[in-house]
Amino acid sequence: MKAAILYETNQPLVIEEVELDPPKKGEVHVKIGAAGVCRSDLHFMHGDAIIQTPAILGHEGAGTVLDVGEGVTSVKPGDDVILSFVPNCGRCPYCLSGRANLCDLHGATSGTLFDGTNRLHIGDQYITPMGKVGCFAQESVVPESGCILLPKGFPLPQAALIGCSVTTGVGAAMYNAEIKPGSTVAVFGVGGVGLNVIQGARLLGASKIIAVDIHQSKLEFASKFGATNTVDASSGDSVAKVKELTDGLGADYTFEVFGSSETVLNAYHSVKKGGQVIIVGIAPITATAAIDPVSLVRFERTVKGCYYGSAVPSIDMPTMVTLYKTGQIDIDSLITREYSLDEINQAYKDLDTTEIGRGVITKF
Ligand code: COD
Ligand code: ZN
Repeated sequence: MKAAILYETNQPLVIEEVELDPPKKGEVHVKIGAAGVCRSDLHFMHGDAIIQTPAILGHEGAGTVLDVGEGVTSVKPGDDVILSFVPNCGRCPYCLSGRANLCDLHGATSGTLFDGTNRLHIGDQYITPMGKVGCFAQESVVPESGCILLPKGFPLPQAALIGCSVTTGVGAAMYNAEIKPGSTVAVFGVGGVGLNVIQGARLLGASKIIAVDIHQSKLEFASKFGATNTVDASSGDSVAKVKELTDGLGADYTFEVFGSSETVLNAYHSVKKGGQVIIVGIAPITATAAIDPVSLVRFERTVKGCYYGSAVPSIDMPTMVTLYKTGQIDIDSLITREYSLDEINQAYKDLDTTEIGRGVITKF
């Protein structure tokens, strides 16, 4: 089958034929139907995050089950599924305490499937599937817990977005921050994920939702998803502007949804006393952010990390499906560009320039 392979950082992905072995016990063979163009993949391409190469990136996907390995009971050939890039073991202390997004076995076996081996290779060169998913490919073999069953007829591009940006963003508002109705929110970085934080905040009844970004086009787009105010961070002091819009207090909740020291600090300094700072973006591996401990204590601020929307994929992704079907979240308007797998390098160039919304690969 055909896949886009990362051999070296800062080099284009290479489209190539790859051998895919059949699913083993507890695994599922999926034909990829849609794969989102997310910034997290770009972090690996740029070397800001580390993955063993060669690798197949792509972690925001959906597809159709072709075949199942021994013991698989939750899906069968022909079923459509969302792919979770944190399949979970169901047995570690995190899974057992309802924090499947932090599954220990998933972390311990990063770079391979749960049994420590890979199904992807070219000859005897094994290839790493990002997040046990690797959906920049025609097919993938994934753990059963990485497959979330979809209702019949659910559109796969929308399903793919539930696999990352929707759940990461809406989940950050809903499951991590648990935003209270009437509160004020500022979102730093309103790309694919940040727009979903905005949708989540709107759904939970936030009274003011301030979108902060360096691109005017992205700010305008954010208004369609519920942003009530916008702050252009490309000029002037975005912290001062957020404070101005919140009666000088700062917002009740601030979200960092880009991944840099600067945006982490801006989010921190824009939160009011007693407020919460939720960090969604993963900054480059060498980054640090100097938070002064005095303001942390005296202003009783809370700084929280949020991975994968703090969601339990098997429970919370079906919730996102329902929120979409009932018109409470808009995924259709998020999808602004469609690409074929062959156009993947262009897709990432577009993400890195000022294109709004989300690109999705729909032709493999
Ligand atoms: N101030 C404000 N906004 C900024 C600034 C700045 N200084 N610099 C850039 N931005 C804006 C960009 O203009 C852009 O609009 C936005 O930040 C980022 O959006 P995208 O569309 O490029 O990126 P996303 O939304 O696809 O991904 C953002 C993440 C933060 C989720 C991603 O990069 C990341 O760090 N992921 C790891 C965290 C995680 O949970 N990953 C799970 C898989 S995504
Ligand atoms: Zn993602």
